Amino acid sequence: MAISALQQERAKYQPKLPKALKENLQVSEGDATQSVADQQEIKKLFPNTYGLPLIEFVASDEKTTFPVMNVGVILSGGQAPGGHNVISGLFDGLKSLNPSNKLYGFKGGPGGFIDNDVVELTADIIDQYRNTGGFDIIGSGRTKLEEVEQFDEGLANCKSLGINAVVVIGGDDSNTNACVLAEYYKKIDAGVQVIGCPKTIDGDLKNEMIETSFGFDTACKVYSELIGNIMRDANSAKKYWHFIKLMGRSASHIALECALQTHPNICLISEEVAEKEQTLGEVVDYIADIICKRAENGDDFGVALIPEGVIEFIPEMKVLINELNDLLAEGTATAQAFSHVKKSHRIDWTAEKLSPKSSVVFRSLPEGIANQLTLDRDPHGNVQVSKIETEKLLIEMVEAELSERKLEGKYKGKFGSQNHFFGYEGRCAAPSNFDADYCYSLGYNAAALIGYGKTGYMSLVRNTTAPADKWIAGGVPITMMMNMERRHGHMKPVIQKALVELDGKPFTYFASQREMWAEKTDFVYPGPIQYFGPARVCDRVSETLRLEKA
Ligand code: FBP
Repeated sequence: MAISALQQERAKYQPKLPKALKENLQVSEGDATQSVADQQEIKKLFPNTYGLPLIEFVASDEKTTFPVMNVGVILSGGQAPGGHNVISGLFDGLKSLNPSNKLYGFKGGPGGFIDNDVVELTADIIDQYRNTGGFDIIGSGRTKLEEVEQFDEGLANCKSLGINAVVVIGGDDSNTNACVLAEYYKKIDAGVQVIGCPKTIDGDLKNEMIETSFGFDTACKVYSELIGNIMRDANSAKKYWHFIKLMGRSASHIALECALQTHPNICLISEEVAEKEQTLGEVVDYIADIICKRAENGDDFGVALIPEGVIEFIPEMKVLINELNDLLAEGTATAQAFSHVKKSHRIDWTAEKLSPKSSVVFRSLPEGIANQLTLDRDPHGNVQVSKIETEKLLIEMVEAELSERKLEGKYKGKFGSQNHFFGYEGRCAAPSNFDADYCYSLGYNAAALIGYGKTGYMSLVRNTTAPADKWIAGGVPITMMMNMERRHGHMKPVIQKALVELDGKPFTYFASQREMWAEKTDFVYPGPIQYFGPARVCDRVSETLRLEKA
């Protein structure tokens, strides 16, 4: 297999580990923990894994001997840079405990665990994937692991391979399910431990203990490089406004981090839009005002960042989307009737069935977007918000607003636009030094948690703004991050999702700068991720993390 020159050099990189993990270990246990909210309900649902203590690994003078273990690993959900390093760290960590330990990879995500689609990950395989991006070593998938039958099938597969522990590398939902799995296996005394690892480029799996999810650092650096390149083009040609939608699902962490790295003229933050209860019209006005202001200075160009989930945070759009979900839910009479309506009449037909308020909002949307809202649905029948081309929607609506202002003599500029969507460009990038080290440590540490018989824990590596040597390794009980939330009409225990905090340091710093960034051209060009060179370039942590820990 041909590999690039960079990949050849990068394969030689030895990721850094926290000091404690490089030595003989012992476990230091903290006090019993409790969930972030709804303690009584969560305790009742997780009688075997609730209240476990926080764990920190510390150096020890004595060498512990560990029995032979077989471990299975699952990659769950969207790709995030560094997944391969979690697996190589896990592999090396297991071998350091006992050279006879084996690692198995369940292929294609949680589906492979249920269907026993599995491969033994040998040193030869692992070595090909060290410090590389992607999840292709075993593949990933979005099958939800939440039914007892699935747990039993998985257990039978583990038993057939002699697997004593499973590591689930995933986001908040996958780790919630990992915790339910851990609880179930403990309850039936299955003899299989379950450990989670915090993954997602979206950055929304973080809390008091988990400082960041892996992949966020690299993905944001890739997007920021691309945004910087576009800014330089915009500043050279001076004829386009670039509207860039960024992945991140509901939360705006990615958009905020990229804004902090590049200083765009506009960056919407969904959480703020929701808090201010802004209408779509107000969002459009906000953008148009900045375009007009810059035009007065002769600057008919700029860059606007749009978080992919923003549409759902605009209250009137949220109501509209919910009404459409109900109206067009699979199997309903209205959905059936809709499928027989001629394409050209679908917007009118739908608008008539909506509440008067939603009908007005629906009719105010550009035709393409209105149609998209009635068509692109996920397997549960919900609108696929991430597929809505918000950047194009905003361009169209801003253009219409500027035309009106022009007629009224309030705008004299020229509006040329380009639209972009960055998401897949960053999800499988080769991990930055930060993610390479952080992921390797998370995997290595997961092996230690398994070695010490832990279950229902998430691998924990903290103090990540310090040099890796000073990172703190241990485990956090997954139940500690949980609360009860309504999902599909039922109250369920889930890991609390971290949205952008409007009183947090990253947002408040952004808010203090954005007016200046809007009016002036203060673009910053971060350039590509560097793997070799000065530490201040290569080992830079995300701005979000830096500001949060400042
Ligand atoms: P995870 O939450 O599973 O890590 O996925 C992150 C993400 O990249 C989101 O930002 C995005 O909305 C989604 O995955 C897209 O996933 P898919 O390519 O499966 O549609």
